[in-house]
Amino acid sequence: MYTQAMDVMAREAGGKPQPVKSAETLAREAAFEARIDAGDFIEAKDWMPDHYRKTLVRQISQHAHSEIVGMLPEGNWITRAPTLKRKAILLAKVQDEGGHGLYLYAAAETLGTSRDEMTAALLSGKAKYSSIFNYPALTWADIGVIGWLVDGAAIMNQVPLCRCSYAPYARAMIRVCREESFHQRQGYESLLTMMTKGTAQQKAMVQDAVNRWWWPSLMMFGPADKDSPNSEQSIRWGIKRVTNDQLRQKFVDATIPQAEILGVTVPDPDLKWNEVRQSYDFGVIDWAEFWRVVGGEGPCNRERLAARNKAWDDGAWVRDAALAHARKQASKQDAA
Ligand code: BYC
Repeated sequence: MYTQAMDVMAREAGGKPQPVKSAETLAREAAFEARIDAGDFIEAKDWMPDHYRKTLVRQISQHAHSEIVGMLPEGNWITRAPTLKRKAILLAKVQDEGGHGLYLYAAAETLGTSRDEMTAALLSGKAKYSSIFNYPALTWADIGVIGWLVDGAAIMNQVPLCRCSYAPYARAMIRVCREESFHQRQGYESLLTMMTKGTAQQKAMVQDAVNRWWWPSLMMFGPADKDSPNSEQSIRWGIKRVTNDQLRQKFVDATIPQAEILGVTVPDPDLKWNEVRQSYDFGVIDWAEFWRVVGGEGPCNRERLAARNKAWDDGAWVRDAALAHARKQASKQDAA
């Protein structure tokens, strides 16, 4: 007998029919799908299909890695911030990104994957992190543009994740989004200052940074829906609430009016307002570049991985000391 559940399994396994599942597993799967359809949130202790668990570990750990690697391009400018105020803001922002990484690793750990396993996957180059962090931050204007465009794109993508069907991820995202919102505003405010009070040279620096970060920011949303292998299932399970292309369009529509206020242009000759759709049409993304960067061949991929590996090696004594302290405390408690 060929059941509907077997169809699902066959799709998951690339078309090959799989062995029949037990009646108990089928009942659990049906109950799980019914909870998802009813808009229920799934907690760590609840039963879930393996593929749901794996998809979440993949997405949440990639997200955590992105936050941690994302500290590098901006961290590089902390010592060179132009004023004490800008330095304090940047320091707080980079610290926030570290915090986001920690909430997200903790959320992924609730699914049964250890932090050590996730870290090992990042350090070996096996795990993905956002393509955007493989581009260099060349000038101070890049710091403003990262806040405005990169954090802006991140918020667009992450606000719907506050309603992700997996509750521990959704809860982490609520806090992350509050902080990202401050990050976006500080970036925009810093650019506005340069564009309204800056010299011609500073204004040109902002425009140059926008020219370099615009297309990579649009790539952050992932491949076009038609080329996104994970989207359909993730949307069906309420892991992703909005598709890659829909989010990208929302980002362009929200950002172009902000660019006009700033007095900068985006490097897209095909950008134009579409009266019928009440939305912007924009040019074709260079997907070959996107896949090159995702595949490890971006301008800074090697540098980023080397920096994370060095940080891990340099931090070995801290981890050893913390472990020795914890062991000592535990043996004291045992003796008492
Ligand atoms: N970069 O089927 P798809 C931040 C991969 S951090 C690299 O559409 P999915 C911030 C994708 O993983 C920003 N890889 O996948 C931090 C998949 O490969 P695998 C990070 C990408 O998961 C510091 C393949 O391409 N935000 O905000 O349904 C400072 C096919 O894609 C990218 C998050 O991680 C990419 N851009 O959708 C400032 C948000 N795009 O895994 C800011 C959470 C796709 O099958 N993540 N790939 O080997 C998501 O929302 C989704 O995972 C994505 C991709 C929309 C990114």
